[in-house]
Amino acid sequence: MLIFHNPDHALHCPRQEMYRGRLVPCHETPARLEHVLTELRRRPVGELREPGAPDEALLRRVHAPRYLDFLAGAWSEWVALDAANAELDVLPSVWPVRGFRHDVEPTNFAARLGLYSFDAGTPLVGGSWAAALRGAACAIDAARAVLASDGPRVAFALTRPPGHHAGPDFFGGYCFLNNAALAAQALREGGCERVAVLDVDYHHGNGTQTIFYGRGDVLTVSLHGDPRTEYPFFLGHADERGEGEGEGANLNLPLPAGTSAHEWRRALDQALEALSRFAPQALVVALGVDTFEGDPISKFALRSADYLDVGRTLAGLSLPTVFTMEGGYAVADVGVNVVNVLEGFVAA
Ligand code: SP5
Ligand code: ZN
Repeated sequence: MLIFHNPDHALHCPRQEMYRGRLVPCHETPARLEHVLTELRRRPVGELREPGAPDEALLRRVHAPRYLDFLAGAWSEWVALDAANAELDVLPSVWPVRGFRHDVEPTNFAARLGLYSFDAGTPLVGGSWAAALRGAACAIDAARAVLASDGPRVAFALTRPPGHHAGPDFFGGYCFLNNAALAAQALREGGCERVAVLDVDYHHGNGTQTIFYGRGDVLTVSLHGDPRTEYPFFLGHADERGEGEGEGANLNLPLPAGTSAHEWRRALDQALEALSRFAPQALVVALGVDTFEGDPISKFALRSADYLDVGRTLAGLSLPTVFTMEGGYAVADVGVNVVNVLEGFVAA
């Protein structure tokens, strides 16, 4: 296995997210990724590599160019408003909901920030864009590695910020660029006619679903906390099946808070049946380990040993596979849980 790790991930080190009327310390921290690296040194399941330059043209085929341009310039705009802003995280606070216009881009910075986001839990800091870009390069390089004739059949994009909540033109859920979607698009352009994205993060992969909703060439499947009670709340229901060409190419398996490893595993089997019917030529796994029983913001009950079985099961599909690093906030356990999935996969 090749592991493309993001050497710039710690440039994204936001301080505070808005939660229930208060600014609280961010859950999505650089330490999460460092724990994975530490565990990989203890259990070397693959070879670590740094990514090359990001393919910006590919980025523009997955995300709207005006969104990318906004993100690239957001920090300088913020600091240009007031030099004192350099000490503050950027957080949106106003959004164009139903009835507002999305076609006219305001000139006001706070308004544009709201136009391109969906929550106040995703702070942007001076290094966020550089970190996200290099992370996207990890995902794209991982996809290209599994397609190379002499390459491995599996690669891991070990990066933060995560990606699966980021849509064509919006950030949120700690995500800016959709790494899983970028990997899937790179696999498509590398010659795979059908690609599947399986999202096992606790939260619905709303960004990935939205990016591919009208496409029949990329199957999106997500197992997650029921959006009636769980973030991101406004997408991820079972009746969302895709539209137009994409009709039937989206599957959501929402599960109640408190779901045990056994029940979660039954849902995974359902996901795998849908995958088999679609017969993809490559697989992207959006790997969040916030399904862990000790996760501070999630409510499933997987134990560390369960992740070995997840890895073994995914290897059973015998597909070129790219993992992207998504959520998981029981920081000290993230390394063991992620590396368990990878070890289960390579040992299978
Ligand atoms: C990639 C990913 O897993 N993103 C998740 C974003 C979740 N954002 C909402 C967090 C709500 C924090 N709730 C704190 C509850 C403390 N009891
Ligand atoms: Zn998550």
